[in-house]
Amino acid sequence: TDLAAFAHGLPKAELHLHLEGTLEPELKFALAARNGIELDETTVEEVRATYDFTDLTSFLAVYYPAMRVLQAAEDFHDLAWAYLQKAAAQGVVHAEMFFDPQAHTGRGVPFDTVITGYRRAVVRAQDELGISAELILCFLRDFSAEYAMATLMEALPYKAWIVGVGLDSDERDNPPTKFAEVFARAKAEGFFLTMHCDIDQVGSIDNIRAVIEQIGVDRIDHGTNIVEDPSLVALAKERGLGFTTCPVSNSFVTAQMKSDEIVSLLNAGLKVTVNSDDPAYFGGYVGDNYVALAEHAGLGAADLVRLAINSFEASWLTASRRADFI
Ligand code: ES4
Ligand code: ZN
Repeated sequence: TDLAAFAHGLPKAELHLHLEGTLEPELKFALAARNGIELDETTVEEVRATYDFTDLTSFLAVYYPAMRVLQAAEDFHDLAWAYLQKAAAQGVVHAEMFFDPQAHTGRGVPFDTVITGYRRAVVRAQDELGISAELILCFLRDFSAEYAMATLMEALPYKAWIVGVGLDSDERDNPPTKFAEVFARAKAEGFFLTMHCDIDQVGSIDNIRAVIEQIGVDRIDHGTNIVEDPSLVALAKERGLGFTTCPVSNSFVTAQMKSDEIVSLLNAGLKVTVNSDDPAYFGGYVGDNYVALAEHAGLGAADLVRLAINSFEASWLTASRRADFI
């Protein structure tokens, strides 16, 4: 449709994207072959058949084991480069991409290997596609705060390649305050801060309140349960906090797109953005997410333009670079 073409062509920033969530089955096979790793599945269809997610837990149970095909810096480069080319084809002119170093260091791949490979793709995207990209280091919240702090320390020599830090993986029993000290240190080091506040988690609204009032984040990933507390909505608006929503991902991990919540926050004037989360697993890159939300919620071109403007306003581009886009 015309609106779909418009959504894909609209220049936009993507702010909620897990690089490890961009591993398409075809690349998984190629990397497995290159690294001499045997996979249980032999066809793309067999791999896709394992993508039978009903919630976050069933997703993460497929997501982490797949990463073992990533071994050398070249593998991390190839993963990020494949994503950046697809993103550029869907109108992305700037990407701030999460990576999960602990998912690799925890199985013996050095931090330097991971970030060197990803960084090469970032530089290449600027050179060959003319788009900018940044890396956001995510801590895995189901591991200890001590391991997160050690990972932050390991990252400090690479500070120039990392724009901010985030928090992902299983939120249950792993509230934001568990990582208060790690995020305070990251802030003191000059990193921007964001945290996942997943949809309909137990104690969601309390976690959202904590990331705003105690952690002092610059953005919230997902976070749409904030609609439950109008005073927090007002505070988020006053602070200009960005919200990185992921409609297609929501449909998988909660069985609902949460479009009413997304649109209500957008119309309340919050810096709501639309993003793809784990596109290889959920089957939609960022333009596809704009289209899915537009179709589900009956949005028009003006709403999509608002979402795209928000994506630059909620980005961590410098003010002068941001002004190139809006
Ligand atoms: C994630 Cl959908 C989702 N939720 C939490 N952590 C994640 N890491 C990658 N995708
Ligand atoms: Zn996410």
